[in-house]
Amino acid sequence: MSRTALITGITGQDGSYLAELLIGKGYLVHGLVRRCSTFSTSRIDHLYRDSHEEHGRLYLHFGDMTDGQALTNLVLQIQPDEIYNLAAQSHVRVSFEQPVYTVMCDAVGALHILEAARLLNESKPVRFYQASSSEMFGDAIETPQTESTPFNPQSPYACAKAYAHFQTVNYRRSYQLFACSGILFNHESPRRGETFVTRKITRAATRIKMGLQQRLYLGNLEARRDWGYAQDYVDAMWRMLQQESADDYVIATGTSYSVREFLEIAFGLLDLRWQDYVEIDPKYKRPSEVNSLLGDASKARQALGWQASTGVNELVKIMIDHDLELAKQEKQLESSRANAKLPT
Ligand code: NAP
Ligand code: G4F
Repeated sequence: MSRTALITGITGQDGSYLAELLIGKGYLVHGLVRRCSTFSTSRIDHLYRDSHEEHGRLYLHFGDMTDGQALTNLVLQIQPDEIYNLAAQSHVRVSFEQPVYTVMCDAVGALHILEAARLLNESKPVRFYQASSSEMFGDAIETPQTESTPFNPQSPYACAKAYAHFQTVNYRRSYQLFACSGILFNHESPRRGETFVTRKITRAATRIKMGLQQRLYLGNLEARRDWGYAQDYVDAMWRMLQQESADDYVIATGTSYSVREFLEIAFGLLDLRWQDYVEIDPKYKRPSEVNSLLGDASKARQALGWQASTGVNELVKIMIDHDLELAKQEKQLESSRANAKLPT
């Protein structure tokens, strides 16, 4: 019989890749979607269309992490075998502008879904995954960071994620809930939101190449991140829930690059000099910066048989190839519009 999974945050980067992975493994996948005035399902429309017509494997439900009662009702109705809690206000700089909302969604929201899982677990075993973040290490106390590195969060987002992380551990210990926390370092893809630095760079570089944009405004170029490929990282989430016992794992590549180095690779692939186009705008700097993150995923390699398959050069190429295609389509549309203009 098919296993059933519930994914919160299914419309996001990771949610869409995870849904693909689970459907490929034969799961019935349920996803939580926020009601918006426009459709927000572009990352999963291909799955919904295909699965609805051919396999009936994907079901979407309206809901919000801030509405605990509705989440509990949904969990008890669906009776999932696995819950992946990926929903979050996931932008670190935005969390300084919306600290209370970020906490309501990322911290209290996680508690809502943990409570729902605890209730379900009283009558039917359920496994729970929490999307924890390397941001919790913040101004890191040691390098590289492992599962035992103390947290030193530097933003409302990181504080909210640390709360959710500790509650996940607490529910595992107090209620014997099979609850895992994946401490994931930055992971990117062509589906990455366009306001995160990697995608902002690959979108801008390809639009500049096609003559659609002149300049790129960025904040701190010296920050270093351990950037991996999102498709690899959702596989790690699934592996965590297939183990005999629940635990917490760092997921990372083990190499770090600066934003400046990322620029060099991305613009270099297009035979452009980034220095000719990039300007610093202080509005993209943060009140408190995380200068450097570097993960050690040895535990995941040993226990889960997981390791990153994609280095940063390959990752940037995947993103540039994808975004160049988008920029070409945009250019084509621009020319068609210009040709269709009425004479004035
Ligand atoms: P993302 O693309 O920003 O996706 C976030 C998802 O959460 C979207 O589906 C979003 O819905 C949903 N969401 C936001 N607020 C919500 C609310 N109040 N109620 C219900 N759903 C809500 O993030 P991602 O990169 O896929 O990351 C997935 C998770 O991993 C997040 O929890 C993030 O904090 C965490 N994480 C990410 C990374 C990374 O490098 N990507 C690293 C470590 C941890 P809409 O589509 O409607 O906005
Ligand atoms: O791409 P970012 O916004 O990612 P950040 O802050 O590391 O957070 C991401 O990774 C976390 C895992 O560690 C996740 F938990 C979180 O949800 C999110 O997915 O910024 C990366 C670095 C920062 O140091 C930032 O200051 O790039 C620097 N940066 C420089 N200019 C910029 C910009 N970041 C953004 N977003 N936009 C800029 O213009």
